[in-house]
Amino acid sequence: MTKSTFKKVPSILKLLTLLFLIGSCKEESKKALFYTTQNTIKLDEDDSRDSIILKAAHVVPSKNQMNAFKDEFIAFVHFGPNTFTKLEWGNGMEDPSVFNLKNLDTDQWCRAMKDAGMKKVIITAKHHDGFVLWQSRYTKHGVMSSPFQNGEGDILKELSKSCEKYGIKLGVYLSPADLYQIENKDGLYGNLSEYTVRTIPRAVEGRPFENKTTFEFKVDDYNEYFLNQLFELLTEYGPIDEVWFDGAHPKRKGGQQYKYRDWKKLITALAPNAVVFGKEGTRWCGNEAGATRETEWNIIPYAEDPRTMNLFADITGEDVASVDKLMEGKYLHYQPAETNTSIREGWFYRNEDEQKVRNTDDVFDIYERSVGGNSIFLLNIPPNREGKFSDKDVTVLKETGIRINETYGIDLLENAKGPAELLDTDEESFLVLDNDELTLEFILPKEVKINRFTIQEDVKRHGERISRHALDAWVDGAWQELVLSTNVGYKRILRFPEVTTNKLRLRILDFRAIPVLQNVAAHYYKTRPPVLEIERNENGMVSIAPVMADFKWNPNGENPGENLNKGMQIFYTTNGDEPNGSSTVFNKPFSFANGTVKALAIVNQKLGSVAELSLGLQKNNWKAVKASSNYEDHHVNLLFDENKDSYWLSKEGVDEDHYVTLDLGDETEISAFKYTPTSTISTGMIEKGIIYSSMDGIHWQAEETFEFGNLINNPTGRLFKFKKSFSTRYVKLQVIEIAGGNSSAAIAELDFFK
Ligand code: FUL
Repeated sequence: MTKSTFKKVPSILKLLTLLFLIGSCKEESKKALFYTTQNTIKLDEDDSRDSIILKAAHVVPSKNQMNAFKDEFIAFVHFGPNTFTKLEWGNGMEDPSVFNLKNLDTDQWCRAMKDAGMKKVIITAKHHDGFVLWQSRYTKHGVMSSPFQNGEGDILKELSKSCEKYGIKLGVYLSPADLYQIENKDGLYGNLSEYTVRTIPRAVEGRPFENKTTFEFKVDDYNEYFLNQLFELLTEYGPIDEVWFDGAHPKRKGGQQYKYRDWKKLITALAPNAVVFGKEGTRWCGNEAGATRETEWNIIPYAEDPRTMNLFADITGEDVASVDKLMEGKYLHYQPAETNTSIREGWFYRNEDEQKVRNTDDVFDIYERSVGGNSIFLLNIPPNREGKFSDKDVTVLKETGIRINETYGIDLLENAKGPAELLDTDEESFLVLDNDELTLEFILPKEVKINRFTIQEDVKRHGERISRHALDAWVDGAWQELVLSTNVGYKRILRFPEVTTNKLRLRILDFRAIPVLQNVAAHYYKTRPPVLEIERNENGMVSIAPVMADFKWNPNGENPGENLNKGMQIFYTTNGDEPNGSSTVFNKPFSFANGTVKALAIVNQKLGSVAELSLGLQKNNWKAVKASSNYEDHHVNLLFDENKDSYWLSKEGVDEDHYVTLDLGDETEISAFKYTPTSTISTGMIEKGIIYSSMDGIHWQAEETFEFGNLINNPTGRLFKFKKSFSTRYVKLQVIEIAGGNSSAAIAELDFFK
């Protein structure tokens, strides 16, 4: 290993410019050679794969990008007319009086952000509807025309004061798409005005600017409007640390172009510390669901020079920056990903009961995957119509902050022996590894329990280089591999089953150039065994997994319960016994019918609660013979597809005699049945009915009348045991009464038991 002899020297690599002719080097030696670091590096026609890799390893963040990275967890605030109209996208023609805000508590927002450990907030100063939340000189479509503080209120001013008070940085979202400017008759958007030289800011009588800087740009009306507004935002609300340009456009008009390079000149002059999202500063991660890539490199290939580009397309897809992708580019540019999602279903606040809020597991999981996956976590918390963050959201932010602190506030390597540059808290120290010594050991004074390990490369000076690494722990006199992972970059959080050890070993397995590390730390996350859910699929296979949060908006496909509790084991029984650590381990779906599955999770000897599910006969051979009627999307087959979210629904009005007839495939002995109502809608609950049996599907025998109560308030599965069991091949469920006097019947699932 090579120790960094110039601890505080900005970069030893910067001092060494191109030392060799790339094309003539051998693979191994090439990796150790140096190239000068830059934010954007041009690729040459004759660059080989190796020389591109080498260049990529020398692309580094700008000062503003680095600061944006260090903020790690930041807040988004979507607020405006949509908060009152309960829409996600306004149409621009809203009467400003809909913004009927009576109270505003931006201090409360900032306290909640602070509790969560967030360092910056970005507010929708203007969303797509064009309504402005500040006292702009250049439009009347905003707070100045609303009842809020009799038209004198300024949301941005309030927020900027609170930010100063609580030490939170401020960013502004200014939507380029502007429906008000598109739709109103004097609107400036796409009005085909001439491009002429205009002075920014345009003087407005009686409203002088304290900042006397002026700019001249050759622009049209809308770009002038946009620049004037940027000038207000960047000069009158304290330091602005991020400017967020959304790529989304509900509508366009008149071929309106955006003179981004002019916007950028203004931003650089007036807010030199602001990173620009959606352009060359930071980039959208590619989804709004909180999904993250397993491998997120921030060295992005561009076909054009991003330093002079005006138009930036969204970068989506799973692989955006592998070496193969880099080879397709003409420029390599450093551009951190921002993982943006909302704590609520939707970007704007709608209501308390129907709009779900992510739980702490979910938010903490996204935090670990995004911040610990070489990106920035931007979480939206939409204020409600009282001008506050709702209690539910505040609680989740607080609990997330507690978990972050509890886990990452303590470094278990604090007194360990190992390279001092990596164990200290000095952000200027780093360690250059050696080509033939790529293993680092950390010896702790005593044994500790750990399940998280963080690694940071010295991206600021040396870029992103590691492409594969592994972590081992010394357990029972031998090294045990805990986890194998890919790249690192700004930060990689490794999550693995809890281990007790006093020795850790980090192995760098592959890299784009000699790795230069900045920091490593070990942590312990207090596991909380998750609540389990048992399900059987349409092929009769039973699976058991942590319950997924009831958050239907933009699902990211991750199971936080599983992610957070690496090493968790699930045990189950099928004979009615209570499960414990000696029961069968669940490791793959199993076939099961006609009985009860009970399961529990155990993490680090901690037992979770028991989940249970009674499962009837297999439904693989069932067929729907007839239903009295059904809506198009609610076919009768859906009542035996083992999916509680889909359901049969008979037609209102058409159908007075609601029934379904099923063929069970074989003659079967039946002693009970279970009716699962739909919880997707609150109608269609079958309160009373009769079960008929038949051997031929023609001649029917009434078996018994059933009755279930309180279904509307409690739409859970109900078991009905017949007084006497019977043999049948066909069954008919005839509805007698539907709860709440509704005239459509619904069945999410029907089960029969032997
Ligand atoms: C999207 C917008 O259309 C949404 O309304 C929201 O602002 C989100 C952050 O970006 O593109």
